[in-house]
This record gives sequence, structure tokens and C-alpha cells, in this order.
Amino acid sequence: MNNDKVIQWYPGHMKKADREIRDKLKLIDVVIEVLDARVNYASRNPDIKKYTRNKDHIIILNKADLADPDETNKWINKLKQEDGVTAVLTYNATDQTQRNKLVNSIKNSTTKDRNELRCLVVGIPNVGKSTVINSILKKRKTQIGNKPGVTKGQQWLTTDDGLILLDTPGILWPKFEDQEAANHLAWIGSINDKIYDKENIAGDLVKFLLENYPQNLEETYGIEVDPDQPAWVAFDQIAEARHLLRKGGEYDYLRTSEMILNDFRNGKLGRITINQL
Ligand SMILES: Nc1nc2c(ncn2[C@@H]2O[C@H](COP(=O)(O)OP(=O)(O)OP(=O)(O)O)[C@@H](O)[C@H]2O)c(=O)[nH]1
Ligand SMILES: [Mg+2]
Repeated sequence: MNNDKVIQWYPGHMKKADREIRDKLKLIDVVIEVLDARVNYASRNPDIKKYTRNKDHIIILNKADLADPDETNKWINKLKQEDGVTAVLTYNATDQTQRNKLVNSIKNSTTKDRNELRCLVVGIPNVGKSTVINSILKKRKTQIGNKPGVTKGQQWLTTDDGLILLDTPGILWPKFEDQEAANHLAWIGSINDKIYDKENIAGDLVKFLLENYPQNLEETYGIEVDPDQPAWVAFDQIAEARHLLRKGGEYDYLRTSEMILNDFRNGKLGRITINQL
């Protein structure tokens, strides 16, 4: 199950999005960088520094409901110490009760003395930028979806409590030097699933889970695993437990892979942090 294919995904709309963001920068007071709290290393676009110069830089660790809370706390402390970072906040954009606290924290942490704050919301695909914005607006004004590349163009959105938000398409960087990070981004659904082999990617995820969260595999699929066993053995156990068979009785590895990836992405496999400190 070694992933021997190199993952690269930088479609034209991302290049265009980057150019359009740079055109708008002079209007922006605050850059809100949205990360997926499960992958706070891999979901950081190194190119973001181009946008944050002379601006407040607020990091939102979104999807915190899907991440391991102890790991999230460690990440908050680490990211807070980073040069130029104004504040680090955690969020679950699907839980509307957290909305007011988030808005107050954004307003309280800014150094700009303005009645209206213009915020650029950026991040890699599928981390929940548009969902965060809808949650702040208390309305479904931006399009969302559980796949990368849903937002194709920019959109200004105004709240009734002084925030003006610019939704932007998720942007990756032209070349992944770090293929392990690219794998992690495939796991969380930030890379178009047509450009990687789902069975390889799901196999690597199972290997990670065996090493780090074996109990989650056991509880989710009702199987017993040994952390030292090869990933393909767990794969067979999962296919067997879920009766994912093809005609002729062989295990259906493609459907098993898709199910495991979806279960991870939707939190059915429990609260898991991939990038651990
Ligand atoms: N569990 C959970 N799911 C979330 C959260 N935020 C967003 N989602 C889900 O994540 C998926 C992606 O959300 P979007 O808001 O479309 O992500 P995006 O960053 O705007 O994606 P692009 O526009 O493609 O770059 C959707 O299925 C959302 O319902 C969260 O905090 N917790
Ligand atoms: Mg979006």
C-alpha cells in the first residue's frame, strides 16, 4: 500500500484566486486564516505570508469538533507564539452556539480601531471557510460542500455587527515538496479525489490509525486490531465487517477505501489529530 504516485494539484482557478486576493489586499484590515484543526501543519499554506504583512493575522482552528482536544490546545499555544500572529481561535462552524464568542474574539483581538473591519478569509480547500462565514452571517449566503474547490470566485459579505468578510476559493501551493503533507490533505478532502489513488490514500490512513488511534478503528468497525499488523490486514477486517464484497466474493477495496475516508472526514472514526506536537 505504498503511495508511489506524487500528488500535485494547482488548477488554474487557484492561480487566479491568488492574483485576485493580492489585488484586494489594500482594502483588508484583518487576514483570517482558516485551518483544519486535525492537520494544523499540513493545512497551512506557506504562501499566506504574502497576504498578512502589516495586517492583523487571526488563525481559526476550524473543525475542532473533529480533532483531539489535547492536541488542539498544544497547537493553540504553539501558533500564538508565531511572529505576526494576532490571535488563535478554535471553532466548530456547524455549531451556531459558538458564533457570538467567535465574533467577539475577532473584534477584541484586532489592533485596528474601526467601526467596520474588513476581513479576508483564506485557507486551503475544504477547511470550512464558507461555512465559517455563513455561521458568522447566521445565513446560508455562500455555497458550501464536502469536496475541494466549491468556492470558485470571491464574494464580499456584510454582517450587521461590523464585520465585512471576503470569501475566497481555497488555495494550495504550486508544488508540494512534502508528500506526507500532501497525503494528509488527501485524507481531509482538500485535494481533488480524481488525482490520487483512493486505495493507496486510504491504506496510508489505516496505517496511521493503527499506529495512533487503534481503538477508534476497533470501536467504529467492531474489529480487533494489533498496532503492529500490516494495514492490509485491517483493511480486510473492515471490508469483512461491513460486508463490502464484489461479485465473486472478493473484498471491494475501492468501496472500503471510500467508506474509510468518508468516516474519517465526517468524524465517524472519532476525534483524531493527524499533525501531533
Ligand atoms: N464537523 C465540521 N464540519 C465542518 C466544519 N466547518 C465546515 N464543515 C464541513 O466541511 C465541508 C467544507 O466546508 P466549506 O465551507 O465548503 O469549505 P471551504 O473551505 O469553503 O471549501 P472551498 O470553497 O472548496 O475552498 C462542508 O461539508 C461543511 O459542512 C466544522 O467546524 N465542523
Ligand atoms: Mg468555500
